[in-house]
Amino acid sequence: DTNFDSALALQLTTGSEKVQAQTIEKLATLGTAGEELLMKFLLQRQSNPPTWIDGKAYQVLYSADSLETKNFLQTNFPTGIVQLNSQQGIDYTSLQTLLAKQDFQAADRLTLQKLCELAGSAAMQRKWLYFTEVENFTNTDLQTVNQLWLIHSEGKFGFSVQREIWLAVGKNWEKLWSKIGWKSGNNWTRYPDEFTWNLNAPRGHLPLSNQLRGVRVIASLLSHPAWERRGC
Ligand code: UYC
Repeated sequence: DTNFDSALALQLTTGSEKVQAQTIEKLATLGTAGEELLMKFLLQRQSNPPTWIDGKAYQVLYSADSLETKNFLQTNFPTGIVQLNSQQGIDYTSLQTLLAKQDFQAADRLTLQKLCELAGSAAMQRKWLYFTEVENFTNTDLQTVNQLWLIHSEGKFGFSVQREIWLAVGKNWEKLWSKIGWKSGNNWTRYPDEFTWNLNAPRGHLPLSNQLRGVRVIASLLSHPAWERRGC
């Protein structure tokens, strides 16, 4: 009914992020009426920098199977909510798709693959990174990967989140591992089954960086200049 719709529309546009998120979840259960509101909402916000609220609204429309939402997304957001900028000629479309689907495990694997692509053909064959390669990543590319994770995880996942926690614990790795659920007591969390591949995970849990060869790669990732200007 119209009153109910306009009450939801008001919550969606003027509520706190928490209220907006709850409203999006409610709209997701309402079929076409909910989708109509979410489409209007995304168009209204399109000129502003995206937040995870946009990501969440997008995800609902992305998983709806009506022709109308498909056409809408194809027309207005053909490559998603996050601009897939690259200065290194990398295509992030498939990462965008996996994160829009909330397939965090596949997205995590693909993230490592994309970082290896950024590092070059030697890393692509090796399938892991040297920290010196990470230092040469462009800000633009790291920011794109990070924004994709942030915006499709309610702001919970991404290198910038890990960095924020790392700085808050005085760059103490052991404290970081326990806060982000990579270690519990003396035990490393085992890949892949012991990790949490959904939003119930602790903040900063994903994306993973294998610590088998030491902390230098993650140290380079978390101290990269990409986070100095606009790492939220
Ligand atoms: N693994 O334990 N990990 C792998 C993590 C460690 C190990 C991949 C993260 C500790 C081996 C990812 C943690 C350790 C392989 C991660 C973790 C260990 C492997 C797949 C908590 C033993 C097989 C991508 C810090 C005590 C591959 C990749 C190999 C894989 C992630 C063992 C994403 C965050 C120290 C034997 N682990 N990894 O990198 O290289 O292969 O032999 O960190």
